Amino acid sequence: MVLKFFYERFSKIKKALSKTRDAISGRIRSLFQGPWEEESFDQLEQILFEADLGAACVSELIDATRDFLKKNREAGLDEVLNFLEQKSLEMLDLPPRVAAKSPQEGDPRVILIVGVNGSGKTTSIAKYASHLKNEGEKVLLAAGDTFRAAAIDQLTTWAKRLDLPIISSTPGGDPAAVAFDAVTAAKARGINTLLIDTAGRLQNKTDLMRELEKITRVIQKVIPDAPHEILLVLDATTGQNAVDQAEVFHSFTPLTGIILAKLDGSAKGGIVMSIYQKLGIPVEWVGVGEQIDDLMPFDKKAYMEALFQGR
Ligand SMILES: Nc1nc2c(ncn2[C@@H]2O[C@H](COP(=O)(O)OP(=O)(O)OP(=O)(O)O)[C@@H](O)[C@H]2O)c(=O)[nH]1
Ligand SMILES: [Mg+2]
Repeated sequence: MVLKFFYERFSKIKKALSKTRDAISGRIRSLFQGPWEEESFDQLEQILFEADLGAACVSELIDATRDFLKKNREAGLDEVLNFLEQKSLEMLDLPPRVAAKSPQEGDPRVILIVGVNGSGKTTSIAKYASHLKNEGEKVLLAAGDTFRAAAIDQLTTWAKRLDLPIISSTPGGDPAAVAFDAVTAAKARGINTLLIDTAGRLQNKTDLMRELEKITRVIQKVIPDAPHEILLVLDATTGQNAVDQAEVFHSFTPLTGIILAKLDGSAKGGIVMSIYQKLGIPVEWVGVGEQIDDLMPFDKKAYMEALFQGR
């Protein structure tokens, strides 16, 4: 049973990563049939770059591969891929810069979900809520994206489908007031986890960031150490642009982690490394499809194995 669960999880990640895998190990395999030469490094660099690993990660991997091949002159392609996998894993082996907090005894865990419009916030909240409910948690949703009426409707529909309570306001209402009501209700109702949706688009970036700061301030009137987590939802198909988004959000709201949505449609799975290397923000969850159970905890070992080993 447990084995079946892990197998299914692994094969889902493998499937979601098939485009990125084709872009990395697939291309490496097809390019390097013969002995490793100087120009092989240029080609490897190009491949890693195009899979969006980011300049810093790519140059670290290339330098390490050079050293590895100097010491292991007889190494074949499988050994090189294996080395790249191990080295990539090592590069992800750092503590996050901003740690998630544990709620005080009796308090709900408050999670703020942020991200630009269309990145996958509302869908990811529904998937995450469903996962937590299945684990036996009492979950509350808050429709903090009051900017668009459709956003409130979308989360309300999910709440009904998942049979979960939701706090919302009329369109155009104050998102901070929704957050305040939701945190108050979560505390009073003995909720385990409160997930707060937020707007992705306002008039401009400054307005959006001010709104997120205000939401945080208001939440802290009820629970001083909340939000315990701030998760940024990124669209994996946007590649390096996602790294820039993370940087902007992180400068205003300290992000504890990332939900990488739409990995199934992306050949740019390398941004996981890029974001970690540049900003120290770990990817915690990955979205691998549009179904409710298409959210998986990010398992870096399975991820790297799928990238460098799977065929
Ligand atoms: N294939 C795939 N599609 C996804 C995934 N996550 C979200 N989507 C789709 O992406 C689209 C946008 O998702 P939303 O959850 O509405 O995004 P949002 O960030 O809430 O958007 P706004 O409310 O407009 O800011 C929807 O069509 C989702 O079905 C995923 O992991 N895989
Ligand atoms: Mg939304």
